[in-house]
Amino acid sequence: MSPSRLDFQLEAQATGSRARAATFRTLHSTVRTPLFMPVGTQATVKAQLPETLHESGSQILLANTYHLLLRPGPEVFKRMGGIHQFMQWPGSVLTDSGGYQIFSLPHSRSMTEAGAVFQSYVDGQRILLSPELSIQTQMAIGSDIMMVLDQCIPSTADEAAARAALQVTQRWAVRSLAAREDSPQSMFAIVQGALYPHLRRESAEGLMQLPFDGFAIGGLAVGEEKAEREDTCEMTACLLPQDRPRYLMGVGTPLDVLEAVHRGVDMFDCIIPTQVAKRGSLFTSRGIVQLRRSVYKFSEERLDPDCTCPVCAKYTRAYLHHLTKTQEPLGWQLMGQHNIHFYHQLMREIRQSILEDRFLKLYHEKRQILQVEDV
Ligand code: PRF
Ligand code: ZN
Repeated sequence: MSPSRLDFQLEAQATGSRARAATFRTLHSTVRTPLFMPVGTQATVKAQLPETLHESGSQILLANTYHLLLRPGPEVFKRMGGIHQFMQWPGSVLTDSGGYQIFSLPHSRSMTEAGAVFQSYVDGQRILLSPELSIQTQMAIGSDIMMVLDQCIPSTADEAAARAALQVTQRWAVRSLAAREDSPQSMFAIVQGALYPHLRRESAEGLMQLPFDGFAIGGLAVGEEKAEREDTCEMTACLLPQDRPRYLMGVGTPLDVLEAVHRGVDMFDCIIPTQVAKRGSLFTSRGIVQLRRSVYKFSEERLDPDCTCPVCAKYTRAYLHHLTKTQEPLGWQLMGQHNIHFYHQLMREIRQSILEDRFLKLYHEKRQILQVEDV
């Protein structure tokens, strides 16, 4: 295989599990896996200061090419010296290609061999997002890791549709590599193939022929059962090279992340921690706390006595309950901060257990705690 731009170093492989710990080096930082990437679609993680994210252990933020292409547009990033400078974020940035965001649009979109056509929500203009335009935009944004434009379809799609989507994704991957020219930014490919093992294999094997710096598992968490997702994740991760990062896109709850680490995945992103914080759902070491419940109105307790985040050090459940009931922005900020901290704390514990080769024990313990409720 070609040398990786990321200098991926596998540090430990768990016994009795496919979980692994690694480091790699982006243009901006050295990161430790397994890791969780908070979602900063609009070059901001909702209501979170970059320094707060950094302090809670965020290593890479995920930004979206689709949104940033429309507004503020690539020229702004070029003039402002790239996204890191623009948003004052010292860590690394991964940009998603836009394919999935367009797939998620309710109407006025279509996919052709040339790319994805959609209507701008900013000014109504029709835009063709080609693989080349996606990569050129990601180069202007200046992310550390660029994703290729892919065709994500519902995981319940029939075999012919799933095959067509993975084959277009393969051709777009070739075009994306050509569009990169001599950019030092890394690029990941995205495996598709819905829930068909032979199509996942075809997709992975095709993409692995090409000099990508890492590989993502796409097309999951889009309508399938949990067991189907886990089986597909496991079989796909097994096909991917040992010496490249593996990234499961858009997944998931803390339990989903734990399950996927066990199956050999290194990287994750998800809006859940910030999204559920907005409605007062908080992850704690004892399960989920719904802060809107009136039982917390007079609660002098800390949110989570085992959490080391600044929110848990300072504030009572009563105050957080009040902020969530009144929909105050400070509530979104504080509760988002805690939830992001919770994910990073979980990833740190997982990583430490892999390095000390006691992941399997931790996996069974954490499963018991995380399984109890749903968000
Ligand atoms: N492709 C891209 N981004 C994504 C996905 C995908 O399949 C998913 C699937 N859950 C989340 N984000 N490009
Ligand atoms: Zn906390």
